[in-house]
Amino acid sequence: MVTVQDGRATSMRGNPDHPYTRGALCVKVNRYLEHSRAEDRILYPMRRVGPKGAGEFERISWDEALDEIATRLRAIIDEYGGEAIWPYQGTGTLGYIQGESGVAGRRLWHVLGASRHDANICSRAGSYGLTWVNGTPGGMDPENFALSRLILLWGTNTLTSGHHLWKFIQDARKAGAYVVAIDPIRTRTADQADEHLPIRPGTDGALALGLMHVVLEEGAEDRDYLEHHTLGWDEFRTEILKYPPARVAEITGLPEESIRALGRRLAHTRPTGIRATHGLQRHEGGGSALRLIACIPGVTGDWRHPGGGVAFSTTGHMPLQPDTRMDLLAEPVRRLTMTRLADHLEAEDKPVKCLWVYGANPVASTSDQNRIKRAMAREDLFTVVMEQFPTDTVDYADIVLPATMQIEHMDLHAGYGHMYLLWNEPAVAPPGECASTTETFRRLARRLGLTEPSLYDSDLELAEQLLASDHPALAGITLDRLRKEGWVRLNVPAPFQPFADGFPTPSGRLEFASARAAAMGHGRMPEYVPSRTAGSAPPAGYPLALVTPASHTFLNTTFGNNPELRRRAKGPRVLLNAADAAARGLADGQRVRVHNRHGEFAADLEISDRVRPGVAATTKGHWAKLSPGASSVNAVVEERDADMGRGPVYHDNFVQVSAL
Ligand SMILES: Nc1nc2c(c(=O)[nH]1)N[C@H]1C(S)=C(S)[C@@H](COP(=O)(O)OP(=O)(O)OC[C@H]3O[C@@H](n4cnc5c(=O)[nH]c(N)nc54)[C@H](O)[C@@H]3O)O[C@H]1N2
Ligand SMILES: Nc1nc2c(c(=O)[nH]1)N[C@H]1C(S)=C(S)[C@@H](COP(=O)(O)OP(=O)(O)OC[C@H]3O[C@@H](n4cnc5c(=O)[nH]c(N)nc54)[C@H](O)[C@@H]3O)O[C@H]1N2
Ligand SMILES: [Mo]
Repeated sequence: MVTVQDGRATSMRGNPDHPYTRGALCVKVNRYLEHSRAEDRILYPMRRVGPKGAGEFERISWDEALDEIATRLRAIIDEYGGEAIWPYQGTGTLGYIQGESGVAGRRLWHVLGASRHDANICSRAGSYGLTWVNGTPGGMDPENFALSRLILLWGTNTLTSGHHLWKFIQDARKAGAYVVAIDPIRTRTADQADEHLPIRPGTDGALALGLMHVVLEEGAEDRDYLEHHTLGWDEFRTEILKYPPARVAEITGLPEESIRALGRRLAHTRPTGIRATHGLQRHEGGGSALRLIACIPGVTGDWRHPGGGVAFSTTGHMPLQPDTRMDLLAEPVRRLTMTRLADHLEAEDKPVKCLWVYGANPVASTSDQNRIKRAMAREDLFTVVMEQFPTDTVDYADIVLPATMQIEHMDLHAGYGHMYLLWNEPAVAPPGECASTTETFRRLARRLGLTEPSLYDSDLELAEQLLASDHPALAGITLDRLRKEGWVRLNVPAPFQPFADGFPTPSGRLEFASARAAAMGHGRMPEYVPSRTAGSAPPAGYPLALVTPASHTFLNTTFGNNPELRRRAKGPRVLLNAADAAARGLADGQRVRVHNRHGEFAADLEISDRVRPGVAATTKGHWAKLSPGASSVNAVVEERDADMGRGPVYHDNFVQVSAL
């Protein structure tokens, strides 16, 4: 909620009536107004005047920018075809109208025949893993955690990356729930849990099997549920029996007794709610790990009970169908993979000639930073970046277009951690010459002389189209109501039990055995697939497993330039266990190099018992150009695929840490 005086936003706060957030904002969004007025905000279109990467620009008018873009795009399409254009859209603020989830730009790209963009940078491997079992990545309504009596926070740092959930966990605790954090780092969430299991990164699939093994030893499997609601149990049971706790202790580095104790709790506590989010799927075996975790409630029968099951994301329950308008595409085009930016830019066959970046900061956010920088410096690549701030990626742009922020544009949001639709009404006019994503694409369509009428739909028309569905979860939810009330819960029962009437799988059951997974080239049965750092010998000289999760002070790389948040982040840091630091002769507070054969970044060493021996931990979010050595964490993250959906492997890389 934004208060406006004389056309200027004077304060912003959360809405205390909202059932999920209850008005609480995070450290970052608390500074959103200040950020929207920051001195380095991009307010005008700009053209590059220096070498690529230098960030030297001159101000130009929108007319000049659009003319230059239209001329370059037409020439590229004439010579190489539309597929030479890559619309590289990032997560930005995720809205359905202006952002990644939605419509902005897609129609225009289809009309131009541009390559399609596979936005798999965040949650794809895990989404696939869950889908083979449940038929959807959607799971528990996170509000139901208030009803859980055992809560596993598995590869998720709730108090940093999604703190609104915490209130529901606290409610459960008041009623006696026991909370376990499973994370190689003793995070602030682990500090608050009743128990922390410092698992070796990338071994979660084995832990899931070991816990189910104990459930079987205890004779606590829900036989009625297994018989009537699952598929492939006999075969899956054989797989579980291969993972007794002693073997799992060896793989995961956890004490056998801890695995047994948690297995017994799981066997005898109904409902058990598992919050497993993105951390553990940013690994080579990440899809398989989520798939195995999704099997647990099939064995315990937890989906019967509100407060039982697995919660990864609620996106799968959101009935808004981003209108992809495939009919506007004259002929099929290739799909380019977001996690393979360097590879695709280096390819000589069917080269990318125009990279159009919006809502994304790939130079800082995407794997293999040094190769991306080299590839983006290519003189024959025409790069347009729509941005709010002069990011690492903007430095490589030929043309920069100034973008609005949330308080200045209209959007429709659906959560991935709750069950509400939200309306974002602009509170103030855009500053300078900033334009929203949709408005920018309308202007470009006009400049290109395109006649397809739907390219010119207004934001309100787009919102109407997104809501025009006879999906029962949208019953009674109109645009008028959303605009009036601000947020509306999906039309689903409370408490919501997604699989009460069966699973959206081919068999209608929870599928341990999945023919669809097999058809996609995965195992028909789930199995433990170790991450690279857990499953293979380290390359000579790079023995440490690096995990790089969310920072408390930045949102991906957004806010990475905010002075106060940077001060609080205290610069890039890397955590090492005392034994690993001593073996390298390193002292606490010392500036070190974190490096491998792909690159390096500088960080201040924190010697800490928060990480187990063999593991180094840092966070994402720092901008490369604002960091020592103008390099950041993704310089050491390899462009390599997770086991499913070509997801990224941000937490699965070998490095060395050395004195600088
Ligand atoms: N403050 C803040 N909040 C954010 C974001 C942010 O950048 N900053 N980003 C947002 C976005 S886009 C996303 S996708 C989410 C991501 O938020 P999360 O889903 O929480 O994912 P991560 O932060 O990547 O990792 C979570 C935890 O998983 C642990 N982990 C890493 N590898 C393993 C493993 O192999 N096994 C286990 N058990 N744990 C492991 C990490 O140590 C970390 O503590 O957060 C969102 N919220
Ligand atoms: N090492 C490491 N790297 C990671 C991760 C990790 O765990 N470890 N996590 C990954 C994850 S989960 C994600 S989701 C990605 C995120 O990666 P990206 O999708 O690249 O997200 P950001 O880095 O936040 O960059 C978003 C940019 O969009 C701009 N922006 C915001 N709103 C708008 C808008 O409305 N219009 C326009 N034009 N621009 C806007 C912001 O200013 C910001 O610069 O990063 C990934 N990178
Ligand atoms: Mo993400």
